[in-house]
Amino acid sequence: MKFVYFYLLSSIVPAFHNAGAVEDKAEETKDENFATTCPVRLEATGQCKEGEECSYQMNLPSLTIQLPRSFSMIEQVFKEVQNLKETVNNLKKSCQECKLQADDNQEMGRHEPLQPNTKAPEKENDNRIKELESEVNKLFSNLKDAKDEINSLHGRLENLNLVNMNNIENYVDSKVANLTSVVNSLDGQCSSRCSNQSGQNEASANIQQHLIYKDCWDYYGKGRKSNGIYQVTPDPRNKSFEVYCDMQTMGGGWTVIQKRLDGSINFNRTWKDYKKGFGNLSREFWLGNDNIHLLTKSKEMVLRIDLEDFNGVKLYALYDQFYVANEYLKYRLHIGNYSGTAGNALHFNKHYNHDLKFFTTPDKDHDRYPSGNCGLYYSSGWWFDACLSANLNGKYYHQKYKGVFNGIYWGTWPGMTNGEPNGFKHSFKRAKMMIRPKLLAP
Ligand SMILES: [Ca+2]
Repeated sequence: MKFVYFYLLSSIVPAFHNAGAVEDKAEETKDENFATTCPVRLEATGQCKEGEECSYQMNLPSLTIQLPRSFSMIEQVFKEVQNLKETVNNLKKSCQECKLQADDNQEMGRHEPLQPNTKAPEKENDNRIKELESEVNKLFSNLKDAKDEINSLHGRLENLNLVNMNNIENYVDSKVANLTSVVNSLDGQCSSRCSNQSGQNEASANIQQHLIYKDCWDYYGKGRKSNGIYQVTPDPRNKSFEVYCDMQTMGGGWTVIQKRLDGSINFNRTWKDYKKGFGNLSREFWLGNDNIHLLTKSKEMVLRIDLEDFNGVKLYALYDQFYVANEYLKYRLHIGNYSGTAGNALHFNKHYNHDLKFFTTPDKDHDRYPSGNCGLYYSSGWWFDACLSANLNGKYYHQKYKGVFNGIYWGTWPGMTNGEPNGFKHSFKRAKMMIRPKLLAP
């Protein structure tokens, strides 16, 4: 009986066996007394071979067991244990949440700026510095790319500068010169063909050819060797006009296009006057830009300039080409190479060059001086640059003069540019411009 009792107890509450150990001792004495009055039988059931474990059955009488008081504690202990378990679980859970929250705070700290009173981890600072360094490197790279791009553009700009206005101007000039040559050539061919197609016979055509004097050189070729006024027809499709021929100077046959000798004619004139011409062919005159164009377009001409000052000094300049474009091209000047004694004032230097300049009069500004009209300032019509190193149409002064350089001017004349003592400026007694076919030039 004692065995069974303890067996049951130990099976039911093995974990709390020690907890009620003191009270168990006291209860054992009472159980021994109870066992004597309430026997328990244990006997085998069925057949059982020797050496084998046999089945037994135990018959218990109706029995009331008084459990020790300590058993009343078991439920409470269970509850306490359960409570403890819950508490432990809560603490464990709380600890995990705390850890997660700490991790979250750590994670967020990486992306938030440092607060003044927050002691940010050193690692965060390092990360931020690295990010800033990366940004700076990126900006530096962009800056370098932009610098390279600017250098590239600068190089292209320099190349573009090479294609400046001067180059364009020279290109157009060469094209215009070529076109002029072709047009003049065709013009000459058409003139002779038109004569043949007019129904006249060859003999009458020869007579007509014979009667046409294109310039003073034609007269000179026919034995007319006296200075004077002759009628010329440089272009059969245009009207004839009178010119003064110099049949003596340098072989003769010169068609004079301009002359100054006494100041009797005012050269401060309009565009229209310079176009048609003015003055007196026997004295002073301008032959007229239209006429000069006709004389120079059909043949290659050379230009001779004769100058004489009041000291009796006579010098000359010769240009191996001379052509004046039509009015549409503003009577643009084309001159060739210089030779002579007076100096190359028409092409003085890079900044003072009358070659390829348009004609300007006080009422029509085609010069290269942006702030005003050179023709108005120097009182004449001329192929002004900005403004002049030569001007043979300036005011005629009978003696040296002061003030603006608006007299007849030739910049390469001895002492011309610097002027004379006391601010006086050199003046010319005579000036003459005349032309003759180039192939016949000496
Ligand atoms: Ca101007």
